[in-house]
Amino acid sequence: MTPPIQFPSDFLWGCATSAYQIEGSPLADGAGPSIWHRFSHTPGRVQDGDTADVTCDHYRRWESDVDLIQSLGMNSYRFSIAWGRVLPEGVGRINAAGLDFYERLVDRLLARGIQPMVTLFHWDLPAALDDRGGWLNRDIAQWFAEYADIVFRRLDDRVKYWTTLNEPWVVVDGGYMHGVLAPGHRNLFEAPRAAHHLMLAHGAAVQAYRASGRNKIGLVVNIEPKYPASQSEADLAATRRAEAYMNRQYLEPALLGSYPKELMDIYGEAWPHWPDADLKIIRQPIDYVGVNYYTRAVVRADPNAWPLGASTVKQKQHTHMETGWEVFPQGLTDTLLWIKDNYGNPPVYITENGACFFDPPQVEGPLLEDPLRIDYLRKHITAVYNAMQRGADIRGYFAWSLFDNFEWAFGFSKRFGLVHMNYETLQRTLKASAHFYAKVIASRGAALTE
Ligand code: PNW
Repeated sequence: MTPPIQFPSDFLWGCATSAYQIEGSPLADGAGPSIWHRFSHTPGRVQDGDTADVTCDHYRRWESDVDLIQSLGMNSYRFSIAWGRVLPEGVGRINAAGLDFYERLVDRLLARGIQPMVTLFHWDLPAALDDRGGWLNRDIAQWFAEYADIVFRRLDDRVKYWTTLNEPWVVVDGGYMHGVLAPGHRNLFEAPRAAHHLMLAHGAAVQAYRASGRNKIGLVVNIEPKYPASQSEADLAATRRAEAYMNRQYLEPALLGSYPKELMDIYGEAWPHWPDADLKIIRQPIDYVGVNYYTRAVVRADPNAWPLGASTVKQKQHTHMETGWEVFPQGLTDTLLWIKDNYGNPPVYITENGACFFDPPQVEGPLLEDPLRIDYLRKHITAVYNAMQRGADIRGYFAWSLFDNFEWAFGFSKRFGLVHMNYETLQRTLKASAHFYAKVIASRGAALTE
């Protein structure tokens, strides 16, 4: 008989959100607009014309939302700060009301026994900085470090876990390569520059943190493990390119101080030669790696797929989410062991993991029964445990997401929440998965096998 699952008593159990996706009131109390505010207000960019002007109204309901998190037994909560609430123009003038909001939030979380994990950048770049080139302007490393330093000095006496960037790959691939996310550019020459400047900003913020901070700071990356569709030379090479592009382009400079050589094959003449001095700035010792995991990809060579020459082969035998993402829990174990074996077994937090499904229709009322989400959580949290049993240093798990919320270019059409959001009444209602996750937390994982 296998012994019952039992996670360590100091394991962090929480859920994750981001500012633009849940707060609403994006211009309240002196905040400057973000590129996501602009993007969502540009016709044709977001599905159904949705914007996050109201979304979950968390900016006004934060107190009861913290109580809700506590009621689920979570001991941590991952959220992001909207840069433009703190600095309306992105640099220079501080907007006191913006910082005050996050200070009140942190204080209430701590009063409820919930550790905040604070992300400094979850995609909502101040529009004023985009007007100066945004991530294409090398000065942004300094702008970001200055913003980060202001927040550190105000909150590091209370916040133990900091994150510089959330998923630089998504920012670049969606925002500068394919144009589906803000700021909506589609340009092979811009993408590597934006990527490099994101990493310089990460390094500069970590440097600033070492001067004033006392706790822990890390980087959050999305990892989607790549498996070859066949053993043909073409498919194996395509798989290596896909893995370098999505999984190693950001981890390797941050942790090893170099870029994967495959990037030169992908970008060709669009790949600049970056000076070694830059890679020294990027490779700052960090205290943990945050991993966002949703799915895997089975990869085949595809000359028509720009710019990678690789595409994903759908695995029809498996369940898929509404986003088309395959449900593949083993990929999470594989990802965590891959990090352990290739990057020196750093402390890791699963900073996002979750699913959106069409939950079974009910005659009336919100969709509260979500067995597919429960199944997803059960199998993925077990996958985390399996990696820990094999030596991976995993310190915590954050479900994406607390609420159904503004799912970027999908608008409100995709629901990832443990808690159902009624966008008319703004009523929050626990789904069955929220009750399930609370039981997993209370039993330190034992409820996974019930
Ligand atoms: C993450 N991909 O985005 C984000 O951090 C969240 O804000 C978002 O709501 C969540 O996942 C669900 O989509 C991702 O294509 C977007 O691999 C795309 C990918 C990965 C993560």
